[in-house]
Formats: sequence, structure tokens, C-alpha cells
Amino acid sequence: MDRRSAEQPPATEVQQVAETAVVMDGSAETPVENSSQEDVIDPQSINVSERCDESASGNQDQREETPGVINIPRYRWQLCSILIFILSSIAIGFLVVEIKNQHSNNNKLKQLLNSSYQNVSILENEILQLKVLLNEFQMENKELKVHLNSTLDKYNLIQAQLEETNTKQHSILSSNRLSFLWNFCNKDTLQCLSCMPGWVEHASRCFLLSDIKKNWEDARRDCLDKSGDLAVVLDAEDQALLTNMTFQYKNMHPEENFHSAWIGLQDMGKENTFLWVNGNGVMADVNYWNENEPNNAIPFWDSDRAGQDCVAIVPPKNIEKEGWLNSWDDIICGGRRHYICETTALILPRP
Ligand SMILES: [Ca+2]
Ligand SMILES: [Ca+2]
Repeated sequence: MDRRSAEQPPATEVQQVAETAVVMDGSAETPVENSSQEDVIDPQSINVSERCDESASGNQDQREETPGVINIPRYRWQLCSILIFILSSIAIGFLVVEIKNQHSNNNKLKQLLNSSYQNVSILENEILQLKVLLNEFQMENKELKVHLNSTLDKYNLIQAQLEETNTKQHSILSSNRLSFLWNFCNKDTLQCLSCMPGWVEHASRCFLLSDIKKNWEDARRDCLDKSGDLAVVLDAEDQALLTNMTFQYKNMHPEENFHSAWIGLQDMGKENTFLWVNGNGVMADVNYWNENEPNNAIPFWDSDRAGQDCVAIVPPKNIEKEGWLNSWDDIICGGRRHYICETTALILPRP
């Protein structure tokens, strides 16, 4: 055996391969006659089906040696086709499963996407509502700012007016016009009484019987200095109060010669026309002349012959006797007598 024959496969094997190739080509009817053709056959030209047949059957040599070997490659091809079909089916099955999985995943993604779209839509609606609310709040904020500014302007105006009023009040309180009020009030405690100390409150007025004596004109001047005037009898209650005051004083000071007290009644302008210091005349129902008064008596020592033109209350001997209120007597104005002043009581309105 030469080198070529040693490298090539045995003739029987080459022949089998050649025969198989002929069968595959449909030329199985042409027999292989010489070894030169065997040399032409390229082992690499053996197709995949033949390799598949070879791998599918482990006893190839045995079959080639038995008669009727022509049907064996066809059977191998069928087996290989079946195998390919099975493998293809399996692959297709896997592909179908994978496609189904992908389809399921796509559906889930679509659902998730739709859900996301819905959520986005809900969020957009909420954002729109929030924008509307924000605009409303901004409008309300602007209105509140305007209202606040208006309120602040009013407050500043009221504050300025209050400061001006306080300044005026401080000026008034510091003026002499209210010095009269300080007669009723303690400047330290700012507590005020209706009447000054020693004065008697009656019918929203205050009365004071002096413990000194003056003529009628000086007595009136003193009352005016006390921010009052000589007392005026407006009714029976006034008459009873003033007469009782002189009666009490007389009982307390029996040593004095004169206990009578001037009141604000006189007829200096026209004889027997008596006028009160407030300008009013004597009313018929407020008339409390003592018996036989007024008599305008002119004593011998009255060189001017002026007569009796000023009225005083002469205290009665007792206040239980009938007619004790009739205590008025006209007296010479120059005589020194006690006197009764009156002022308006300090009645402050309740806050
Ligand atoms: Ca007279
Ligand atoms: Ca008289």
C-alpha cells in the first residue's frame, strides 16, 4: 500500500459514502465502478443529513454490510427530519411561550402605563384645582391686605384724634377753669366727692353755712369765690334744709348775738320787688316770709334811710312749731350776718 492509499479511507468506506451521495442526489441507479471516482469524493462534501444519519445510528458499518442497505439513508433522513421537526416544535413552543410571556408583560406594561396616565391625569386635575384655590387665596389675600390697610389708616386716624383729645383734656385739666373741680377731688388719689368738705349735699346742690359774718355784698362775693353764689330757695325742701341749718347753728352757738344768715334774695333795685341772685322773682308757692315781713324797717341809726333790702333766714325757736318754715326777714344789707352759699354738686356721669 502506497502513501496515498494509506491516507485515504478504505475502499469499502469510500464506496459507501459514494453510494450515499448518489442516493441523496437521486443517482443511486448509477453504480460506482472504479476507485478513481472514490478518490474524487470529498469527505467535506458530505451533507449535514448524512452526518446527522451517521450520528443517529451507531451501527453504520453493520448496516452497510447487510443487503438492502439502500433504504437505510432514507430512514435516517426521516428520523433526522422528525428530530428537526421535534426540535423546531420545541423551539417554536419556547418561542410561543416567550411571545406569550412578552405579550403578558406588554399587557402589564400597558396596564401600568394606562394607570400611570390616569394617575398623571388625576395629578393634573389636582394641580388645576390647587391653582384655582391658590388664585382664590391670592385674591382673598389681596382683599385682606386692602382691608388691613384701611383698618390701619382708621386706627392711625383714631389714634391721632385720641392724642389730640388727650392733649386738649390735659390742657383743660391744667387750666384754671377746672380748678373748681379740684375742690371736690383729691389730686393724689383722684377720688372725688359730690360736695366739698363741710358742704351739705341736697338736690344735686351743695350748701355751706358760713361760720363767719359779712355784709350781704361781701357774703355774696365770698360765695362767688367758692364757684357758687348765695343760696336760692327753689321749693319747700330747700327752705326746710336752710332753716334747719341755721337752727342747728344757733343751738351750737348760743353765745352769738346774731344767728341769721344771708340768702340770695334782695330788693335793692326796686322796693318790695324781691329778686333772687339767679334773676327770678319770688314765686307765690315758694314764699316763706316771717310774720309781718318784709317790712323794710328803717331804724333810727340808718342815716341813709336805705331801708331793709337784703333777706336773711332767721332761725326759729324750734322746728316743731307750725309755721317754722316762715323764716325770711328783710334786713339792712350792711349788717354783718352769717351767709349760706350754694354750688352745683359734682355729679359725674357713670362710664
Ligand atoms: Ca326793702
Ligand atoms: Ca325786715
